[in-house]
Amino acid sequence: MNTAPHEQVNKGFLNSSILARLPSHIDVPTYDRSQLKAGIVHIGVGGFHRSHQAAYLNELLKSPGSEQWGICGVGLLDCNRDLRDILVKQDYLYSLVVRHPNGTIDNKIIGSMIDFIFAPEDKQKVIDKLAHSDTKIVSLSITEGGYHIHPETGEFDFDNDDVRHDIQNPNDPRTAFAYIIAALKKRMVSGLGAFTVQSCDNIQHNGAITRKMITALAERLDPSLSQWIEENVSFPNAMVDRITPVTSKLDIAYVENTFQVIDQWPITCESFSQWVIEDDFCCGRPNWDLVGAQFVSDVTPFEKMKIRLLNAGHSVLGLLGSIYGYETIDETVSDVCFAQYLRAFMDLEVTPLLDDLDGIDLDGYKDTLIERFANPNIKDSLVRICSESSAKLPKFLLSSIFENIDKGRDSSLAILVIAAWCFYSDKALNQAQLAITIQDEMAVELAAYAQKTAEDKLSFLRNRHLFGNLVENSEFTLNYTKAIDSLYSPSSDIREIMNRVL
Ligand code: CS2
Repeated sequence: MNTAPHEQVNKGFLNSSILARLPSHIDVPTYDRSQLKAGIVHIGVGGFHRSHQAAYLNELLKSPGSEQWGICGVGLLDCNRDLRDILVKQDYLYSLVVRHPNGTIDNKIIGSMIDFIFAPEDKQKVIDKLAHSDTKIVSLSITEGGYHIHPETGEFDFDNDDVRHDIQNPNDPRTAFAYIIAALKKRMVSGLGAFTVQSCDNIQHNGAITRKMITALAERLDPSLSQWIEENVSFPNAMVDRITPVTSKLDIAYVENTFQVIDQWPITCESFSQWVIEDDFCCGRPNWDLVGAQFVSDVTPFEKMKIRLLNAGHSVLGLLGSIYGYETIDETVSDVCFAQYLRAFMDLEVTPLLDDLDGIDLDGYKDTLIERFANPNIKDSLVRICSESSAKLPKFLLSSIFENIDKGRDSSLAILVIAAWCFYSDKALNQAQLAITIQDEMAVELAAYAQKTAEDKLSFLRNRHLFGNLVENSEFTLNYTKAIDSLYSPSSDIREIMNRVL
């Protein structure tokens, strides 16, 4: 969410002094927040961080012994100013409304965040905080786009204005990685030692990728620092999961009525939560396993399962559902045609690519996914799901298509989704001719490629940055052209088209 959803005030605001007066059914922090130290600095305090990592810590802090694991949030983007203002006013407290599929609701106040720095106003403060001896972990939820991964090569993508700026001005950083590098340099020089960099983003091998990107940028800035990072910083891989829709006015009103307090930016999320982490922390870590997280030696199979089934499944429903005219995931998956399509995609085009998942019941996992998507109390908008598809689809969906091509397997169900993405980028209209809101950094470029489809059916695929050499694969283009023909035919009906591919 980019702007504060709620401005007006006529009741007490949430803050520390009001906690004792909240209704007794609200779960409030029982620990002494004044005793917490910020052992974790988290960059990217979106809804997901607040429903996931911060919520795990909130539970852990309820038992003594973890006081060094408070969180200091960092916002890098100009649009984080509102968030900073709200959090400061609320003493960094916020409400978390956990909605179960059966209608049960857990109402909580989360107290694990104890500070927040709005980076554009005080860059040095961020560097100093990261370089402070209390900081043991720097965690990230900066979305797929924040990693600067070149989609074709998988290497660090230096072709970006902010990255160019950071290389010229390492003490005036803009990107998360440049902040981290500046702070690690300070720690190396002062002899303090490294911190762990913990990615909480939906990227397969998120720790290894973070290491690769940070050391590549550091190498350009200072090769000896890059070497020190390689040797001293740990980058645990992790799989993170909790569906967290964008906060709506209804969510704010719910909190106001139920908590009897005004929270200007509460978070609502599903009841399911999963966090599987490789136990590789160079500077200590909280005992997250005491509150439901799982430490494993290799997270690879879990990550792949989640990204290729859940995240890709979201995109399948999101793009096809948007064209039909649906607005939320639960609404889309309640339509049996969409549910069947999703299940077929998961069973036929993803499951055969998944490694042996020791002890995991994959069928059960897929059943649970469909139940989670269908949770009628989570109104997860297709606009959110389809936002930044250009950063998501290469990791979520194209990765499976490429793997299926290599293995000589069919990808017809996924190919329709790519064609639907072209149609969606081209027209930005649903079947009822109503406008679809598209939020994507590459929206203009995507539209430019898609809008040439009438003259050149493969035009969308010619964006090699996204699709690599897919346009040269004749089997792929044959299916893709069929899908484009059906989508662009007058009076086309997305459900009929999906049924034909099924
Ligand atoms: C979603 C994710 O943005 C997306 O495309 O698939 O945000 C998803 O809700 C989370 O990864 C759930 O853990």
